[in-house]
Amino acid sequence: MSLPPPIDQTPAWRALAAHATATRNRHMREQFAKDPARFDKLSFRCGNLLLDLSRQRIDDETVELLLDLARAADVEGWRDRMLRGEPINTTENRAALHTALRLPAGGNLTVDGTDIAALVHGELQRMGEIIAAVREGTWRGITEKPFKSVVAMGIGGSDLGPRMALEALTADQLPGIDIHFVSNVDGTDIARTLAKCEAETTLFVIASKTFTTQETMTNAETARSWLQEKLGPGIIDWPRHFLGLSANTGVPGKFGIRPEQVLQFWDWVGGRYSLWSAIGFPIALGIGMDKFREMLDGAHAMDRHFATTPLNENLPVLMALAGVWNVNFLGSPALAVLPYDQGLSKLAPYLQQADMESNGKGVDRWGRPLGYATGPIVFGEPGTNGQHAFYQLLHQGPEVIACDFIAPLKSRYPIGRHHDMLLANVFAQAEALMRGRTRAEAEAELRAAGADDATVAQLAPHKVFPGNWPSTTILLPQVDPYHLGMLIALYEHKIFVQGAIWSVNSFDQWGVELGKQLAKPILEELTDASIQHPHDSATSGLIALARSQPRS
Ligand code: G6Q
Repeated sequence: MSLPPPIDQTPAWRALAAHATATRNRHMREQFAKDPARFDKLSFRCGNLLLDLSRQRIDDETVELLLDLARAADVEGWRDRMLRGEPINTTENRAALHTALRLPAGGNLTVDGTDIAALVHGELQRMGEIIAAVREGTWRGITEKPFKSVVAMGIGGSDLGPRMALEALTADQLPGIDIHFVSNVDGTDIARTLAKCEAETTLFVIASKTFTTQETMTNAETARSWLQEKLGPGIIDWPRHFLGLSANTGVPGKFGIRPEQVLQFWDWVGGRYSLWSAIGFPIALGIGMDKFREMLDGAHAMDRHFATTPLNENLPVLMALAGVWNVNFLGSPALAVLPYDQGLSKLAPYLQQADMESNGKGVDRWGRPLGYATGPIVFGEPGTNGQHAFYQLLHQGPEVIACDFIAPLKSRYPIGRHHDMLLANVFAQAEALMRGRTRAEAEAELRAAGADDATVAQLAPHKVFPGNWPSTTILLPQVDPYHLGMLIALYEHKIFVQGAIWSVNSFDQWGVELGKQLAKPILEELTDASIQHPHDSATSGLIALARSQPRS
């Protein structure tokens, strides 16, 4: 089989590189002044979600050239292969079918003779039954008291999605059960959480695709010991306090979890794409099954849009292309995710994993080293908090940091003028990054404030903003389950399209393996002082230091 040329050696890539050079000195300020319809031309909709790309450093020609690049990378072909359930995760020989998790009931998807939609809806039905049993108190703890606390234990993809979504949807949460999350193997995490719970009324939800992850299994064992300690070491019915969420359904039984207390998902659901599956149990428990299904419906609406809309109006495609333009042609190393909604405070950590674990790769899907940058460094904080912290570097730092501003038009907690103030800030930030402030404007402002010539000369350089920094604005009607589903699916598909263009496998994560592997012998050495494995002098020195100190 002859391999396609690396994407940076295609005519489409070269045309973009030439275009970037030719337009280097163009300022968006002038482009807005020249074309009053710029916002209308470069903002796009899917239902009530608006994606404004008019503050990206692009014009009609850039968009055309980027669409050529998408065609050269066969984005539509890869999209269709993904949606059909082909094993596009080639290093693990798996499909990436998270879109199937949001198919409506009766949806049609058969892969290798299996009715995938029926599988998914069967498990959703079981999830609904378990949630009803917990909420209605027909499933109780050993002492017959109904559950009041649920502790969800998982890490990475088995933690970040439910944590993010539940935080986003506090306005939808049903009373009666407190939901906690424990992920870190640092005992602080579980100790602090258990201090808030009573053993008799606590249900532990062990979320792990493999059910072998060291951190999660260690936390689950500690939870089991805690129960036994609190409720009597002889209790044999402790499994009543455990629910498993796993794709490796044989293994929870080895831990002691009963088969009827395991919700299943499948190897074709990647960890960081799994909040729509059984891993979403804490979300569904928190907001109720109907609203969880609304979240799936919102994601499905974005899936339909992604699958059927021409590339030049396709939100995930256009958003991805703007990102590729920033990373590869404007040299932007980072993407700031800036939600103007306190509920979305966990969105940046969630997208950090979704984006950086998917596309932070060094070889293409055929194993060839990449000659170009891939995933940006993703970071962020809710506005306006970030404005009073790191935005300084966004406005006046030397590098192009692309920004995604995300804002709901309506607050779930409307109070006085709070929301108008929030919106005023997000709109102003995007305007400021685009416009900047020239030296002449800075001087004029200082003079108008009464500064003398010496002060003007001294301060003006510090008050100049280059502007022309790219940002995307995403507006939602409000952060409710449906629109949260749309938003997350938008990002998932954006990441997928970028991975397709960069020719990487966005669904494996070999980069997390080496550290895990090396931790095993070190743990042996920390546990048993007679063991000594060979290391570099730094690692050996640190191990020796730790061994010489009391650690408990
Ligand atoms: C996500 C990654 C990773 C994974 C965790 C937890 O895409 O694969 O973050 O989710 O390592 O794995 P388990 O669910 O198997 O415990």
